[in-house]
Amino acid sequence: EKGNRVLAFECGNYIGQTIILKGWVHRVRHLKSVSFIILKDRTGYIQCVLENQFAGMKIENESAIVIKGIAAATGQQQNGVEIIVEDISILSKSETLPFEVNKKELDANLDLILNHRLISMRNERTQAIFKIQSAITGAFQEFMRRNGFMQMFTPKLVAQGAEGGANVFKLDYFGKEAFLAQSPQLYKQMMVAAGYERVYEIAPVFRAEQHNSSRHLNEYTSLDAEMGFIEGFEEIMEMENEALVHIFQYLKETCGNELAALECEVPDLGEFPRITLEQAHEILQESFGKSSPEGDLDGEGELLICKYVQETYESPFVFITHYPVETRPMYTMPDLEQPGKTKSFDLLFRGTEITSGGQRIHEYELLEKSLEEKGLNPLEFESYLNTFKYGAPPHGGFAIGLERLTAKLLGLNNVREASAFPRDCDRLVP
Ligand code: AMO
Repeated sequence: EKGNRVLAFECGNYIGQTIILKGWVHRVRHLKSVSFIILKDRTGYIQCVLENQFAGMKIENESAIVIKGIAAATGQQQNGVEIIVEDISILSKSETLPFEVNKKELDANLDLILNHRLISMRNERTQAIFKIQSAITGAFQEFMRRNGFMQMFTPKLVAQGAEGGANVFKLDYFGKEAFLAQSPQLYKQMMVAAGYERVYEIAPVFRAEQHNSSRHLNEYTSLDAEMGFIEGFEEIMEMENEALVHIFQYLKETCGNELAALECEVPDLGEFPRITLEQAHEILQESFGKSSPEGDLDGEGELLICKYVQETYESPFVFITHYPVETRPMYTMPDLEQPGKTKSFDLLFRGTEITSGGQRIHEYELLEKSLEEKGLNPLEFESYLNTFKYGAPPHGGFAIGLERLTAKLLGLNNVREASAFPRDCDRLVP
C-alpha cells in the first residue's frame, strides 16, 4: 500500500525486515520490562512488542497509530510473527470509550451499542457481521451476473406505493404528494418488459411500519431479482434456491475468520422443500394444535413450520406457496387452476420470512381488474399498466431482505444488529 504500509495479515511475509503498520490499538499489556500492543487493521490483528525505550508512554485503546518495526518469527503467536517496535506515533488519540470493545461480547445494551455505532463496530464480532453482509451482496451480484441478470437502479422517490397497505412514507415533492419506494417492484417488471429480460437491484426500500419488532426496520436493503419468459413460478424458486446455495458456499470459502468470530456455521444447502400455505396450516393444526390467520402465517406459525421442516427435511429453508389472492399485492398472478390462489411464495429461513416472490400478471386486462379488485385506481398506475400493452412476457421474481437474511444466518436476535445504521420508529441517528 501507499507509504510502504504492510497489512496485519501479511506480516509473516516480511520476517527480518523493517515494516510500517497502520491501525488501531486493540489492547495494551504492560509487563515489567516490556509492553505489548495488539494492533488491528482491516485485515486482522498483530502483536507489537515495545521494549524499555517506550516505558511510560501513554497509549489509549482504539487510538489510531503508526508503528515502524521489525517483523520477527515467534512461537508465541498464532500467526507466527510479532513486530519488534522501533518507532511508534499516535495519529489520533481515542478518548475514554463508553464501553470496552476488545471483549468478545459487547457489555452494553442494544440501544447503547447503536447510539455509539462507530465504537461498537470496532468490536471484532460486530466488524464480522458487516464483512459477511458485504460478502453476501457480492456473491448475490456474482450469481446474478453469471446467470444473465443486469444490475438496475430504480427511483426511490415515487408517485405510488407498489406493495399496497398503509406503510408508505409520504412526502412533499414540490407541492405534489410523493412516496418513498416500498420496493422496486413496478420498475423491475418494467425493465424486464423493456427488453432486458433479467434484472437485479440491491437498494434501500422504505416501510413506514409502526411495529417496534425485532424483525422490522423502516429502511432496509432489498436484494431484488426479476426474470422474463418463465414457464412457471417454480423457475423463480429454483433461481432463488441456487442463488442462496451460491451465497452460502461463497461465505464458507471467503469468510472463515469472520464466521469463526461469530461462532457461526454456515449450513449446507440442498433443494429447499416446498409446501403450500394450505398444507402449512394443516401441519400447524395437526402437529402443534395451532390455528393460523386467514391466508397467511403469523410469527409463531413461521417458527413452528420451520421447526417442523428442519426436523422432517433437515432444511433450514422452506418455500410456502400458493397464497390466496386477498393477501398478495395487486401484481400477483392468480392460479387459474386453483381459483382464489396465486402463483406466489414466501421463503422462510430459521423461523422468519426472508423473501416474497412469484409470478406477475403480464396481461393488461387482468392487471386492470386486479387493481380495481384491490380498490386501487388504474389511472394512477397508468405508466405501469401501459407496460402490458406492448409485449410484456410472462415474468416473475423475488426479493430478499438483506438484514433479515444476515441476522438469521449469523444467529443475531435483532434485525437491527444486521444494519449498520438502523432506522426504526425511534431511531434516525446516527
Ligand atoms: P415483501 O414486502 O414481502 O415483498 O418484502 C420482501 C422481503 O423484504 C423483507 N422485509 C423487511 N425487512 C426488514 N424490515 C421490514 N420492515 C421488512 N419488510 C419486508 C423481508 C421480506 O420477505 N415486491 C415484493 C417482492 C417480490 O415479489 O419480488 C416485496 O417487496 O425479508
